[in-house]
Amino acid sequence: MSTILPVAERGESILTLTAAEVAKTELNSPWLKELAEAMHATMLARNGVGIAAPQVYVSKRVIIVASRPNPRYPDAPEMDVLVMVNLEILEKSELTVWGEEGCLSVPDERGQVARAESIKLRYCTLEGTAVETTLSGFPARIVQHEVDHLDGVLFIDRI
Ligand code: K1U
Ligand code: ZN
Repeated sequence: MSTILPVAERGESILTLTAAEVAKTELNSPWLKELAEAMHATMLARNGVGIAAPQVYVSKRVIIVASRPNPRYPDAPEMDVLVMVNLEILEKSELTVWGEEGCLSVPDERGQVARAESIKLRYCTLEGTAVETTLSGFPARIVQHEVDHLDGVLFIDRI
């Protein structure tokens, strides 16, 4: 059984920091795999579609993205869970779209946020393999929301 971690809430300083890169020596390590498992379990326990390490008090550049159809985004793709380490957004579409967001760190608040409709990104897997891909729609929105967490920004700062 995986550990479910406490989630930091708005007002806590961990959510305002710029998270550090994961070191090369930490890739493919038991520590990083345990962190990702615990983040995944915590996200599922909170019914989320994404989570960033700073939300569980670890200021490192690790996120999980797990798009699935939901009442606000019924057409969202059901994706395999993606764990992204040291991700970089390489390009953002000029086209932005408004959409509703929530946040595990801002309970009971929702708001409309404008985000790039599609993004090109590069990240490392837990094992350290570099991946370049393009995402659009709801998965692209989740990634942008999670990257904001790595840079100390909450969706309510964008409203
Ligand atoms: O990072 C987080 O706080 C998780 C957050 C991810 C997210 C949701 C919606 C848009 C962008 C990023 C959540 O999972 S909030 C809960 C949720 O499942 C949800 C909320 C609003 C719309 C759709 C889903
Ligand atoms: Zn959030």
